[in-house]
Amino acid sequence: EPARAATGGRDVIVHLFQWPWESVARECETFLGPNGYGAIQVSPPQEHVVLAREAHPWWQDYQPVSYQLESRRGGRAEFAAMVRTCREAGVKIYVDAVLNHMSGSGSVNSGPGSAGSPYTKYDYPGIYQSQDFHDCRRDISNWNDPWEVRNCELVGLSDLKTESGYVRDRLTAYLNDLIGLGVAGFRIDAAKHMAVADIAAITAGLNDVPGWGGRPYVYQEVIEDAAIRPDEYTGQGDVTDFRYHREVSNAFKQGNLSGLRDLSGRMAVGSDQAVVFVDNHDTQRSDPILTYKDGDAYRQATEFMLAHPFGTPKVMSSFAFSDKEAGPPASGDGTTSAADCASAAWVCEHRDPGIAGMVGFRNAVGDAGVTNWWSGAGDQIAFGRGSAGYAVFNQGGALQRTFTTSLPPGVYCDVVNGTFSDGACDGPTHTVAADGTFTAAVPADSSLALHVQARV
Ligand code: LM2
Ligand code: CA
Repeated sequence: EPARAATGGRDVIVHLFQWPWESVARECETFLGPNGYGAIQVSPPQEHVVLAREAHPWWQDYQPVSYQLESRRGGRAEFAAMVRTCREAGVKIYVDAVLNHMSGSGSVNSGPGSAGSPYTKYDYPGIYQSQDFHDCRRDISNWNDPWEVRNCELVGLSDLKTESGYVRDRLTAYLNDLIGLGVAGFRIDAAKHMAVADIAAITAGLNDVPGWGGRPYVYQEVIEDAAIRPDEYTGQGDVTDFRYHREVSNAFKQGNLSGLRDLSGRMAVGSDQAVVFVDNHDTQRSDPILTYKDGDAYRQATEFMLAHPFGTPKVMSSFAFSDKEAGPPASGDGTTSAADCASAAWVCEHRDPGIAGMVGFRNAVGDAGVTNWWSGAGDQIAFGRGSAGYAVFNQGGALQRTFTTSLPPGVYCDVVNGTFSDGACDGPTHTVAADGTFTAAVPADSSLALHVQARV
């Protein structure tokens, strides 16, 4: 039985894309823990190729050289310290696990990697040799053929023979090494490019997470297409739901919100198997619908994801880019600079007050379903989460209305436009009457949210 993400309490994942380990640790203590984030997806920690001639693009990190924990983000000691610090702050670490392949046939075909290891494509001394890779040895050309998708090469990346016992054991050992340091879950990169049985075998050998006791949480990157369906993979973990990304992002991009009440049945998998997101590091570069560059529409889509009960939400946190290949801010040797939310180079979507406030909302409403749905014009919606919360999304003109909720009477902090801390609200408050109603003015292109754990 695969571990599922916790529901009804601290299940929000933030993807701190390309953040170095010391910065992640600091963020756990100072922001993520106090604001109720449940877990961080960190970028791949294993040794990777170093592409100095391409100015260290972000994607070099998706070409493993060995499973030593020495990357541009820091070494093993910093990684282990980060996991400890974050666990103490109540925040789990989920590792982006690159299991399908090793390095590719791009500009650099030989080492050293980021830990100094020598390598050439199909030969990683002490780890893998030629016999550990699939024989296809060419790019996937027919994406309608599941065999090719799993046995040939994804953009020239040397494709591991994941059906081999030796390769499976090596991959399980890498993941168990991380679990031993306290890692609580994994994003399985390029899962579609591995047979379901291979991932099942690799993850079956995982240890329980020490101290926490449970199974590690596994979610798999499966980009749905004609040949391969995400629901094939749910036997061993959750999957990323790209339909959600498209539906919700397009709804907020187009100001067409009235269809968002019930998303089940339209997504690739059920709510309790889906990891959902507005954007990820790939879509924001290759196929952007909404990203941080889109301002209010993006912010509201992310707030909606946190307000609505479908799936396990993953918040993107980016570094600013115009060049799609560019890596994060780094020193000359490619070592990533400290992430600094005060600088324009690091966007820090997760610190946006409305987004962070909605993490608290999500934790407060738990498993309650959608109630008291209201839809005005197609660009204005509001709904409750049982008697625990109520949220309004306005992409139209200024909205003045008496809303009907199931909230107990009281004075509530608007957690999108104010921060609730130590019983005080530094933004607007709204008074819910004995009959559950409240009257509010919601400005154009803004949201409002109330929940029972933010009452003044
Ligand atoms: C993923 N999910 O399943 C990641 O989310 C995605 O970001 C990864 O691609 C991909 N799988 C493989 O792990 C990225 C990037 C590619 C890049 C690869 C490997 O989007 O562009 O490919 O990482 O670094 C690059 C070059 C490509 C070249 C390849 C091999 O862009 O032109 O192909 O390296 O050298 C010859
Ligand atoms: Ca493969």
